[in-house]
Order: sequence, then C-alpha cells, then structure tokens
Amino acid sequence: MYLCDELMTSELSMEVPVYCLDKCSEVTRRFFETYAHDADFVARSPGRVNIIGDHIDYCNFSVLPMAIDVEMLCAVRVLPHETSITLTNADPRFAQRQFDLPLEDSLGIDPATSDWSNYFKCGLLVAHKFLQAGSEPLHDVGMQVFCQGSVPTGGGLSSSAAFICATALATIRAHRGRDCVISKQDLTRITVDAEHYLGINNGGMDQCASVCGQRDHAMYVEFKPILKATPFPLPRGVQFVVSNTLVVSNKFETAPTNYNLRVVECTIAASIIAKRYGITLKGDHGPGDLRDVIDTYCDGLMPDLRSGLEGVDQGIARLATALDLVEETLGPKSKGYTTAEAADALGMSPAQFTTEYLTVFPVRFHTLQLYNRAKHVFSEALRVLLCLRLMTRPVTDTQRFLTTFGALMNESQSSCRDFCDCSCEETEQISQIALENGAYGSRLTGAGWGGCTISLCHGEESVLSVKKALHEQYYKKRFPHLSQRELEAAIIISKPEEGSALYEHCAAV
Ligand code: NG1
Repeated sequence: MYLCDELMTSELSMEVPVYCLDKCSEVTRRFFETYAHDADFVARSPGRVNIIGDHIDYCNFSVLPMAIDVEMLCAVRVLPHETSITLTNADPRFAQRQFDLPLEDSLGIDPATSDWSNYFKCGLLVAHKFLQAGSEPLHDVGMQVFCQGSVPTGGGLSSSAAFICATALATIRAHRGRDCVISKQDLTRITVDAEHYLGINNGGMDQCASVCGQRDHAMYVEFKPILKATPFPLPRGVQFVVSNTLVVSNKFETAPTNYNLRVVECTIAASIIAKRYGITLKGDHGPGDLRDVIDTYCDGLMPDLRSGLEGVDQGIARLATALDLVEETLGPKSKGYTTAEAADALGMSPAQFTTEYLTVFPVRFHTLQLYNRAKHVFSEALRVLLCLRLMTRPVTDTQRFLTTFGALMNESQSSCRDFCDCSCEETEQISQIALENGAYGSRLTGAGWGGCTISLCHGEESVLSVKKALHEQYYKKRFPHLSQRELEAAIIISKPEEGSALYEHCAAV
C-alpha cells in the first residue's frame, strides 16, 4: 500500500470499537466468582512494543510502535448509587484495594511508594476530568472491578499504559452508559499525561500505541502539530520476537538518575543550542525541546505526512542539519557538563539554572551528558524517518527491506547503548544471540535499563530458531531455575494487534 492510501485513515477520529462480551469469558467468570454478580462490560487495552524511536517521544519526535497481543482487561460492574471502588487483581501479588470517591486531585499518591491501584486511580482521575469538562455534570458512580493482565510488569511493554488506558475507558463507559461513543483521539489525549501524577515525565507513545493499534500495522505516531497515528502495513511474514531480559528497572526509584534525567538533559541541550544560534524557543510547556530547536532553526514545523514522501525527505535533511548543530555546539564538551558549566553556557547563575531545569522532577547526576543525549535524539528521529521511508515505498524486494530495516534497528541499539546510556549487558547479549540466529535487527524497546528487546524476523523458521537459541544460550544459562511457564512467558512472538476496545453483552453490540 502507498502513503496516500494510508492518509485516509490517519486521523485519530475513529471510535473505540465495541465487541461481544462472550469473547472475554475467563475474566467475566473470575468477576462472577469474586463479586457473585455478572460484570456489565469489559474494557481492554493492549501492551505495546516500540519497533524503533526510543527516548525521543518526550522531545516530540515521531516514533514507530505497535500494539501487541498481551493486554489488560478490566471487567466492571457499575454501582450507580454508590461511591466506592473495589479493585481485585487476578494476580495474587496484587492485593484487593477499596477506596471512596471523590478522588483528590493529587490522588493521595506518594510516588515513592508504588501500589498497583495508583495506576487505576490515574486512569480514573483523567477520565473524571474529561467527563467534568463535558456538558453533563459529573455524578460519581461506584464500580466493582476485576483486572486481569497479561502484559509483563516492569518489562518495557507498557503494562502501565495498558492499565491506565483500560481504566480510563472503563470509567468513561461506566458514567456514560453502554450507548456511549468514545473516540480514540479523546482516549489517547486524556491518558497521555496520566503518569505525570506518578512522577514520570513521559511522552505519549505508549498510550497512543495502546489505544490506536491496528492489526498487522506498525503505527507511525506524530506529536506535532497534532497527535496523530498512521498505520503502515508490514511485509507479509514479518514477525517480531519480543524477549524479556528479566532485568527489572523500577521506573520510580530510578527516575532521578535514568528516565527523568534523560528528559531534563534533552531540555537543557535544547536551550544551549538555541542560545548559541540566537533562537527563541516556544515550548508548549516550559523551556522548549529539541524538536522546537530544529523547527525554529529551519523556520517552520518539520513537514508531516500530509506532505507525502517529499515531507519525509525534508525531515531527513533537517535532522542531518540538527546533528551538525549538536557537533558545533555541544561536541567540544562530550565529557559532560557540571551544573556550573551548563548554567554558564546559558548565561545563568547556578541557582537560576537549578530553579529553571532541575526542580520540577528531581534529578541526580555527576555531569549532564548533553552531547550524547542530543546526538541520540536527532539520530534516532532520523532513523525513524528512514524506516518510514522504507515502509512508504512498495516493497519489491523483501530481503532488501528486511536487511535495511534491521540495520536501522541495530544502529538504534548502538545509539541507545552509547549515547542514551539506557541499555545493559543482558539486552546486548539477547540482541547478539538473536542476530546470530536469524534476526535481521534487534534492539531494546521502551525505556530500557533492562526490560524487553525486540528482534525483527521473517517467517516461522527464523522465529523458532531465535526462540530456541534464546532459551538455550540466555535463559537456561542466566536463569536456570525458571519454571517452564516463566520460560514460555519470557518470549512473546507477536504481530501488530488491535488497540483498545470495549466488550458489551451481545444484545448491546
Ligand atoms: P516504558 O518502556 O513503558 O517505560 C517509557 C515512556 C515512553 C517512552 C519510552 C522510551 C513511560 C510511561 N513511558 O516507556 O513514553 O519515552 O520510555 O522511548 O514512562
């Protein structure tokens, strides 16, 4: 399929689909066993993997994720005359929780103590805010909820986004009744910032992929000028092996040195480049990001997909220019900046600099790696566009497509390791094994520091060979005590799947 055909479906104006509840027999049966009553409906949202484009969504550069067939299901009974919420989780590690509405704005959440119900509260809160902004006054309704998830937690497959999106969807449906219509755009828009309540300064990739995923398509997600997800088909036979390193990085505990610090470093790098070239950044919130730098330097937004292939080529040229700016401006200090040096580069006092950049989300560092981070962001955004260009052209030679796409994924992994510093030894080993056993490309996916890897394969044979090699050379050696079930769960073979959906009693569908 060509670019122009795809543009027809590129807006997020589609509705969240509604299917028959019979498809969710296990979660509704567990609901009944728990609450001795039938569920009214089930809300579902899947996990995602990012094929390429990590640590760039928070700089507003486009990414290429897909939804996968692991998911969070929330079976719900609405209690219209009550204000209590009861949450039960199929996973016995997560104990039952109960709380009353209304929720405080801060949710009463202490980001230092993570509890599974916090994710539910985030989804509930953003849905309440959305409903409050509508024409009808918001009347709190109680809910009994049974949650059943198959997205591994802490594995970089966005179990949190799957849970929050399912929760927000369930809350809107609970208030508006079974005839309600919910657009994917609204659901994405309201869930994008939800994790900020938990102290994570994330971008919007996960929620967009979870809500808008399409079967057999990679989603090209743009954040500017508007949030948009455009599906692109992948050549027949393409499969992804998603393999969990089983190294869990606690997002909240590590945020000050890992995720949030990357966001801060990118923002400071943007400000220094802007100052050097006399650019005034107009960030939507705060000082402006690396995307603002290049848009302003080149005098206008990077052309989006509406400009067709020409727009993609212009974007590629701009990002090459952006990489030159990084060399000229930050290259001399590739060893990193102290607070005093960064403040000086911006003509600020260290105190001013700290207030402006280092206080909203707390961070800890020895030196700020501004050169490395900016280099990663611009080069990764460039690789996303190169992949997009491959997908927008008719594929006449599948082998060539796979080799070129795979090489871009491998370059991305090197950049994540060397410039973003978000890889780890286990990820490197898995990627190596996958490449030696038939994968065309392999890289970390998501935030990194452990979590999952994604490897590009073609055909059943290469998938099985990669899977077997990983079992033997990685899992059995590093984790000899894994049960058969744990071993099976560590590798997910997935094609792109459909995004969020509601399941209603068949008569209502
Ligand atoms: P995961 O892997 O779900 O922690 C995080 C961010 C994304 C994106 C990726 C890196 C959250 C909730 N999500 O994903 O927005 O920035 O890292 O590409 O923090």
